[in-house]
Amino acid sequence: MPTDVLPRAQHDKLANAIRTLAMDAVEKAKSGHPGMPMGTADIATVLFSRFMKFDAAHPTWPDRDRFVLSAGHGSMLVYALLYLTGAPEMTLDEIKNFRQLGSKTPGHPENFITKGVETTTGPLGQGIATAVGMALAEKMLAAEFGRKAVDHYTYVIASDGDLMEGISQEAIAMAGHWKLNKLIVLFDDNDISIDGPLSIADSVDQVKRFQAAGWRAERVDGHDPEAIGAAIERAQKSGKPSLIACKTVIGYGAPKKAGTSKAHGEPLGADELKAAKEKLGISPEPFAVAPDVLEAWRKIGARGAAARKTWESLFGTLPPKKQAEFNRRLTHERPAKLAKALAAHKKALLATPQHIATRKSSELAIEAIVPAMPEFLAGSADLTGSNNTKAKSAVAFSAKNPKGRYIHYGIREHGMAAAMNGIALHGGFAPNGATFLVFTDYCRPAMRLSALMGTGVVYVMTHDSIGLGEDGPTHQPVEHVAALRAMPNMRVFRPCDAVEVAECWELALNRIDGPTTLALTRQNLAQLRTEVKANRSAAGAYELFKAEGGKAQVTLFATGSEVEVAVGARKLLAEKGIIARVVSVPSLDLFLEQSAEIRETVIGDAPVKVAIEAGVRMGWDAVIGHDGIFVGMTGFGASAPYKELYKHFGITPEATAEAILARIG
Ligand SMILES: Cc1ncc(C[n+]2csc(CCOP(=O)(O)OP(=O)(O)O)c2C)c(N)n1
Repeated sequence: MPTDVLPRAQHDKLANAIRTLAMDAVEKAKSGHPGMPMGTADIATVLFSRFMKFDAAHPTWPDRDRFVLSAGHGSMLVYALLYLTGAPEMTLDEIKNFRQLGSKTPGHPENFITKGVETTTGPLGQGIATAVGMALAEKMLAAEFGRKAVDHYTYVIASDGDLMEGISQEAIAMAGHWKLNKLIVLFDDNDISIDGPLSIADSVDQVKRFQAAGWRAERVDGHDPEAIGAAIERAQKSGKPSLIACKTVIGYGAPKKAGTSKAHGEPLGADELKAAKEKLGISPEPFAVAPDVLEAWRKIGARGAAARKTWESLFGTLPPKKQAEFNRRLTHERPAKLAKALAAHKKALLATPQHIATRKSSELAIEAIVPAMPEFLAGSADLTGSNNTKAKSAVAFSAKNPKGRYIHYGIREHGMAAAMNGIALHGGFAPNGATFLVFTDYCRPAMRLSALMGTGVVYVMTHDSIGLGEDGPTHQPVEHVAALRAMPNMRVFRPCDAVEVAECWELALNRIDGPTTLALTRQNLAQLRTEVKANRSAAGAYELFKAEGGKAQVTLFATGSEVEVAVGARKLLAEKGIIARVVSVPSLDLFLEQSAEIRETVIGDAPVKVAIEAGVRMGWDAVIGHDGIFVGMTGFGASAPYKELYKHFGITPEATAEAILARIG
């Protein structure tokens, strides 16, 4: 519940403490962005002193309000708030170490470095889009566990840059459609970006834009605490998400630079800093926060302890089983039933082998997973029927049905990916979302943040090569698997049959500290695996067919749909008296992470090494060497039935065998 309005003089003192820390830290670091925190200090002071439900000493308490600084360049705002409110790890020394190696105060807020930072921001637009996922998770979790367990707001401070980025449109459209009424965005409406006044590049009426997307939106003076507070109160009561466009002055208080792009991204400089402090009536001493001001801020930081305790006792009235389930879900612990369900599914596959596309095998795996894993939250960016991500029992989420566990993200791949980050960060759900593999390009900035932050998001990417056929080169990924493998901490799986698909899903769902991409086919594939004793995909690669009748002269490495090609080539070679083994490589990146011993055993010492993948060669030399034979793509695909394309591009058992025979001579 909102607390009383602070007397204006007191408010100013608290806000100026933020300004002083921001100015001084940027000055000392000789880099950073002072203007944004100086301009939004009044908004942040109202939000934190009157509205935010948080307990500085317990930054991960489940029912805290979430605060997302979407304009991540203004990171000193968060660090100042954490220090002032008494977050245990945010000492004044950390503030003084702003942007230095090993500090808790990196250039942009990193949730994996600084406790109390909810999500990594910096790439503009990501924060607001991630916050949509957090607010979505709040709504869904509240619908499932009740308001005694989940009842909090998600607050965002977003800048002009955030709202100009395309992803913000996808995000606000979803939030409006889903009526995420506990999402409140405070827009730092300062009309300034790096190149100068906004008028040189933008003339959007943001209030009208948000209203058109189903939001409640209004304008206030961003330096009037009472007006800001009244607007937040109205927003809290709204049945829609809210935008509060707060008209502010960037670099507020700096006599010459305020209101100009000069305040955006560089230290104020000694003279301007001194003059700003004089103007604001604050001590010239660097990093000085008067004891009474610090005490007032610390009280704000401690006040939420009461709300936390109230929550704890309310939560304690829930049945113990429900409490345990809630805690399990929030800590991303997987249910014991999951492993059993997948083991049974794999056994069933052996009993009834499937000659189907891996996207369809994935659907079968999902059917097995869903009853065992209530937090499994699938979705698609308008390709449900093609991605095969919807279990028969899954009901669509909507504003009216927040218990639905399937998300129709609309044709918003980027917004989907960012929302999944927010869902994962919020906790309570294991999100997976789908589109065509080629459109990972549309998701990539958010996928990169999944990888950087280590969110356990699963990207279900179907139509994974020229094997999709007639849709042609715009839809045929060629470089995407390699590009995703290049992303640190992104796990990429390209399974070859229904058994590998089940194994890869299992590995993906148990990977709670990083994202996974599943690359799946449109075309049918034979089931090659004949045993399911161990999860063989877990090492990234394994020998699927061994050398028969002597020592291997050739090793054929392949992924996904091309494992069949390798198996066909092995047969043709055998007819010519050449002994070949086949190694299936469901994950090249995971394989390359294995010990040298494992890698050497799997790679083997056959003199001819061949990799077959309907994509570019990049990455494969680590396995086959520079002199290895690569059977794949060297340019874009084409539009034709897929079997013709495979022939046209020479990705067939015959072409592979021919290349090998030419090499062996
Ligand atoms: C996706 C992305 N593009 C570009 C940048 C570089 N950048 C940082 S801040 C900024 C714009 C600053 O304008 P605004 O968002 O209004 O922030 P303010 O100047 O008010 O602090 C840009 C282009 C970025 N961080 N992210």
